Amino acid sequence: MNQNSRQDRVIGAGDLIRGSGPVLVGILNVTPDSFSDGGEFLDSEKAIARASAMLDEGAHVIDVGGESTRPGSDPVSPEKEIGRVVPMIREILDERPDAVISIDTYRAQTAEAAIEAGASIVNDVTALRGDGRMSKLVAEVGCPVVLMHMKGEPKTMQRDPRYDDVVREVRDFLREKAEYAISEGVDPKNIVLDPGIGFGKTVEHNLALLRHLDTIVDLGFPVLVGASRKGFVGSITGSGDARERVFGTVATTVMAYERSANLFRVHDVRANREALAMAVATLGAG
Ligand code: HH2
Repeated sequence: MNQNSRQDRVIGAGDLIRGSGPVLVGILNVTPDSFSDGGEFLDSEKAIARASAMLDEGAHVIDVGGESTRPGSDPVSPEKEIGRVVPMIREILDERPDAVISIDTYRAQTAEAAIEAGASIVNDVTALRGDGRMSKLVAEVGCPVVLMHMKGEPKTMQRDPRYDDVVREVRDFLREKAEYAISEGVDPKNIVLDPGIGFGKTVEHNLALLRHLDTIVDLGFPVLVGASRKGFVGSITGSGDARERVFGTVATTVMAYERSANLFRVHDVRANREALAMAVATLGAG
């Protein structure tokens, strides 16, 4: 059974995202179709073992998702999504009661069920646009929320995405969504911003966002980067297989840390943790 109360969990998660050191968010996709690990962790034993291994390797948070957002993917029903993530969250917390769980969903119904099961961070790839009830839920629970930029929707977002100035447009979008969240009662201290690497962006757009990440950091909120194993890494390193993109991913993590991002959503926890340890030792933790 979960030993910690919801309030303790939410406070702990808030302290974590606002801390000075880098936060590693390990990815657990309970889906048949995620781009790099689809189908691997539908089986609950394998998923729990994966979550435990990521925690042992140094993950501070496990981000559980029940619907793929890879380019071209289709949405699933809320019932199906809840059926995938809630038992998983319960089982992870049975095994590792102190684990911090984030729920990767844009549906308030799923987020609520996940929070009930012990999740304490909401990771919303639509930045509160996907479900009109999400902002109030997050405000009421008082938990951290990740607001991510996406142009279009997963089904079609990679069909010729265009911007006049990608960095400015993503920054303006994130500023506006943060202001909206605050107007809905979300504590500014609970907001995390994410440029949404790979969500309606070409390789050049992703690189420009990484290069100029400081523009987003300057908005004054913690910044999360999710570049792990993504296609733009493969197109530069020549790794067609997503699992082979770990070295390129680690480079993005170090560069993002240098530009003051402090949350890193990754598949390969140990590699990213060790790279971050070197970056922290060299550059300092603050
Ligand atoms: N990327 C993915 C999913 N959720 N959340 C945030 N905040 N930032 C991201 O960059 C992000 C995210 C896509 O990656 P993954 O979960 O590995 O694949 P899939 O969407 O196919 O399940």
